[in-house]
Amino acid sequence: MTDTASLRLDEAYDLSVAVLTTSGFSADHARAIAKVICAGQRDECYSHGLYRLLGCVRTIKTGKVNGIAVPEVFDHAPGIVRVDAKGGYSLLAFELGRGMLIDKARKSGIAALAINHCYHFSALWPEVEALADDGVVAMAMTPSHNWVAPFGGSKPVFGTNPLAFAWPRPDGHPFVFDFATSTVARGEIELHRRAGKPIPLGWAVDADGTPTNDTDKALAGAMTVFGGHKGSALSTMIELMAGPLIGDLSSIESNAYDNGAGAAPYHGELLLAFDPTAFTGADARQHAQRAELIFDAIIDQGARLPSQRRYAARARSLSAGTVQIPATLLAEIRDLLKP
Ligand code: NDP
Ligand code: PYC
Repeated sequence: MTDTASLRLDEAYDLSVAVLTTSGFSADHARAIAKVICAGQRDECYSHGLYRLLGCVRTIKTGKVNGIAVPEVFDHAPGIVRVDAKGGYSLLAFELGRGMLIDKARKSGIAALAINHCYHFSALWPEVEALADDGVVAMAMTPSHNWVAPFGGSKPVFGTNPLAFAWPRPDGHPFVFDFATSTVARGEIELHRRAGKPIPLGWAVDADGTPTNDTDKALAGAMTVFGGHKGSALSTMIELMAGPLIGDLSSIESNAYDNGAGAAPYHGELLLAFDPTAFTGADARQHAQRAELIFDAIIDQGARLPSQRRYAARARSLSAGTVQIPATLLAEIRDLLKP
């Protein structure tokens, strides 16, 4: 059993900023990254919480990511915002492009934000949730490194390619889902490896294509797609839409660009925003109420909505004012502050 430490929310944030700035990230990048990984820890999304500090520091040490990049925002077309992340992490680029995306969605009904030339490690729900808080329906997708085999194959082609969606609700948190199109996120396998636990059969195959529960063999082999041929097709769509469509790298190309350095994936991200009032005008409220009937029909039979667990975890963390973290991970993170 791993010992768990408790950190106050502000301590977790301050520690994250300190680790990131010590390792060479600008204050703006450190703040943008710390905000999202602390939100992950708060919402008990551990594969993309404070654990990711290790990867951020490892990535900057490879000399690949630009820790002080200043992203540039372009008004590319009536419905398209482009942000050139200039080799920095994606999160500051998202922050800087978000306002123009919302303005364009309000003007045109639909708008896209293409983030180019970014390193990427983060969960997508903080972004689509933030957009839904501004009143738009939102989607986000991104490739990663090619770690995942297509359905029917055993050689890695796709990234773990997350797809996220958010729908604003009249009362309370938006409806949000956010999942890898692999059976699980790679971070989940990494956390099993850290904990010395085998993974369930079905998550990955070894280098010979045989299903494995060994984390090292899984990470060296290929992960599986979720949902058979359907997940495989969705993952392909993400490669295309957040790759060639926006003029950026596929997961195969991202891994080739890494060239064994072990840095975070380097590619693009596509976000879409839809303004409900542009579709249905004054009736948008009434249609939003009809959407609630769908959510009720799910919950009323004892099923749960995606993000229901996450929002409950958030409420617990906020009420306690703390996040939980394995003591060994906390020690490793604190070690990153040592010269
Ligand atoms: P999961 O398989 O745990 O799926 C997560 C989603 O499914 C959440 O919205 C979750 O809601 C919902 N969910 C889980 N169980 C249920 C259930 N029983 N009923 C209804 N909904 C459910 O996560 P993954 O391992 O696929 O992905 C985890 C994270 O990894 C994501 O945030 C993703 O963005 C991130 N990621 C990032 C990548 C990148 O390149 N940047 C690559 C791959 C993944 P809840 O949270 O409430 O449980
Ligand atoms: O957990 O699959 C993952 C992942 C890839 C990039 C960032 N997270």
